[in-house]
Amino acid sequence: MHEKVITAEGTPNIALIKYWGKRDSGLILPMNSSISLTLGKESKMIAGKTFELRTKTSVVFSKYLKEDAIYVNGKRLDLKDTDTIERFRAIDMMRERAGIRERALVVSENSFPTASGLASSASGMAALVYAVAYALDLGLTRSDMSRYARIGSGSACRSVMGGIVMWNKGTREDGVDSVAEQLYPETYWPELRDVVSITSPKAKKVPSRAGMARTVATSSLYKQRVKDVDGRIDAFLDSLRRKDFHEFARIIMEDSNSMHATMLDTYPPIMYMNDISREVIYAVHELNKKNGENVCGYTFDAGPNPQIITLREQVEEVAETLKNIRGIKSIFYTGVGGGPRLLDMKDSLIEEGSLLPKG
Ligand code: 2P0
Repeated sequence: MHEKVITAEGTPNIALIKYWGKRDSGLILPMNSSISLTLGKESKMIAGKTFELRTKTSVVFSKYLKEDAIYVNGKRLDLKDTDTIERFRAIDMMRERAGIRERALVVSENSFPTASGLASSASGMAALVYAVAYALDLGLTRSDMSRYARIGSGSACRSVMGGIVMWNKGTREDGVDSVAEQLYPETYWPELRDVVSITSPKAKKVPSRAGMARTVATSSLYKQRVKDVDGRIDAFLDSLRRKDFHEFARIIMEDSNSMHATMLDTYPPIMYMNDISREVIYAVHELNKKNGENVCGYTFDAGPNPQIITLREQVEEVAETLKNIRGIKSIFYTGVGGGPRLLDMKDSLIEEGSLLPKG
């Protein structure tokens, strides 16, 4: 009955008010609420070609499958690995909700390289949860989906919706109220752009999950950050309501700086930025000063690659500034995305009638 193959795609998101630290690591419940921009699929290299920024995932549940099989970028994952088991718990939870025992075949591909500096975990988990929800006919709301995506990776819960999304930290111990909510659809501020610079394709030394746990355990500055975030969110929501880009940019820069300060205050310290990241920070402040107002704002995730949020008419000026910084390997930009969506049968990554990945 559940033998239909469903294919969905999702895109990454960039946190503007950051999530860093859990109050419950089993249920993935955050210490503070966070806000992000779901990124658009259509991306463009500066002075180069366009490309797609998305994860595509096909899913089928079948009584003919003996065990679950998950393929990511052509490689079959080891489902005995504890980290992988934890990341894909959402499939079991959704299967339980559907009241079935059929095993799943999941085939997933990222259209963007890992070295793009953008995490594929959010787009991957969002596409997966979306596809599974439809494959099992669960009739889930986006809010329900965000709860399942959260179990795979905290930041992923924000990618199940488009536009500007808030992950409410929630207060309940069972995490039921720790869900994402769309603040504004992708049509609200369509001029927003995210200009991403690649400064280093190297994998980070400290994974986010381990890094944030160490920050919560050792940084005293972190306690202050958690206290500050609520007020910052209020000011940020106000800047969004008024589409006041100057304030909007100031707040995202402050929040990124605050998160990276707590990383440095962690013991042993965590340092994701490199010299080029710092050059970009100086250059952005210089550019804003020259313009007499904030025309762009940087934000850094758990890595050295700057993402500069700006408006369409400023992309060129931002790119010109970045081109003068030595060591930046490539620059591309994208806009605001609409969140996950279903794709046609012809886009399926599963061979029709075979229960095997295509190709
Ligand atoms: C964010 N990051 O809000 C922040 C900003 C990195 C810096 O969420 O342990 O992969 O799976 O919940 O979501 C990265 O951490 O961690 C992250 P888990 P996740 O986007």
